[in-house]
Amino acid sequence: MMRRLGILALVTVAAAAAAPQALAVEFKPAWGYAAIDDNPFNEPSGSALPDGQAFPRGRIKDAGTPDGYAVKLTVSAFTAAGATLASYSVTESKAVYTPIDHRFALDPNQIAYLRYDFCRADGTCLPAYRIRRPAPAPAPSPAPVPAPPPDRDGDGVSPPADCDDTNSTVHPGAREVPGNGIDDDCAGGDTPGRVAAAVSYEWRATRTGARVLRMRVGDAPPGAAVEVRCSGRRCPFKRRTPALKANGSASLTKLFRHSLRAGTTIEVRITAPDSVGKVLRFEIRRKRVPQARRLCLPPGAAKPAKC
Ligand SMILES: [Ca+2]
Ligand SMILES: [Ca+2]
Ligand SMILES: [Ca+2]
Repeated sequence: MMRRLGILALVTVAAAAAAPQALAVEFKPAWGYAAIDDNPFNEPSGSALPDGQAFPRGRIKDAGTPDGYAVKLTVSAFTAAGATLASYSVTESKAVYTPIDHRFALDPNQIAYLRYDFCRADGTCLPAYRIRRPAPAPAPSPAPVPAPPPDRDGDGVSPPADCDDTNSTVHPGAREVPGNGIDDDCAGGDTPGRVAAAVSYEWRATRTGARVLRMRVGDAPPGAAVEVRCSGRRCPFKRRTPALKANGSASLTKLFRHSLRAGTTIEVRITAPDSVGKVLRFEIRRKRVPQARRLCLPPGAAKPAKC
């Protein structure tokens, strides 16, 4: 007999362990048990339900006494003014958990709160329990608009558009002065300046072409270089790089000891770092004094182009 009782106790413990987990709100009168989710205005996932909907969840069972109290949970939905919108009940009388899984969908009404009435068959009830719909979360306040940065030099443009806010002559739209080392118009850098050098020359036309009487570079900037190129038949040279004197001058006359034939092209290139080179091109023709054609050689370019 003792052994049988022991087995019975073990079975009871196992059944208790298998019982569903307790919910947030529990009612434990002597005659029954009810547990309800305290968040009936949310989906189980947590997202809020619309104003006209509610989803009360939970379970009930009676106490399983020999007399057998039947129990009943009634859930009612109310407006804010206290008017009943809808109601439903779950009953249980076999001491077995019975779920509450009824949704209220009462749009366009607004469910302000739910009332839970847990009673037994003879009409004995616990005090009614209410759950109100949570107030909607306040809308997030808009992010503060950051104040515009000050325009310290007063040229009407603030950084970062103004690439130099300490110099009112520098701003987008300002005139870009090439070669002054300043990004005057904030376009991303200083425009290379043109090499300012003078080339003086004197030609004489001959029967077969032309002859240089005098050719000279003057006022070349520090760091400049001179290159003279010849192309065509009977060129006396292909390239020459006469040295500039400290004052930026160089005589080119000695490069041309003889007359140049028609069809020959002479180019005088004066270049300097980060500057647009100055190029003079002479096309030799019969019996004509060659005319200089002015071209430009941007930094890094191999061939002169129109300025
Ligand atoms: Ca400014
Ligand atoms: Ca500025
Ligand atoms: Ca500039």
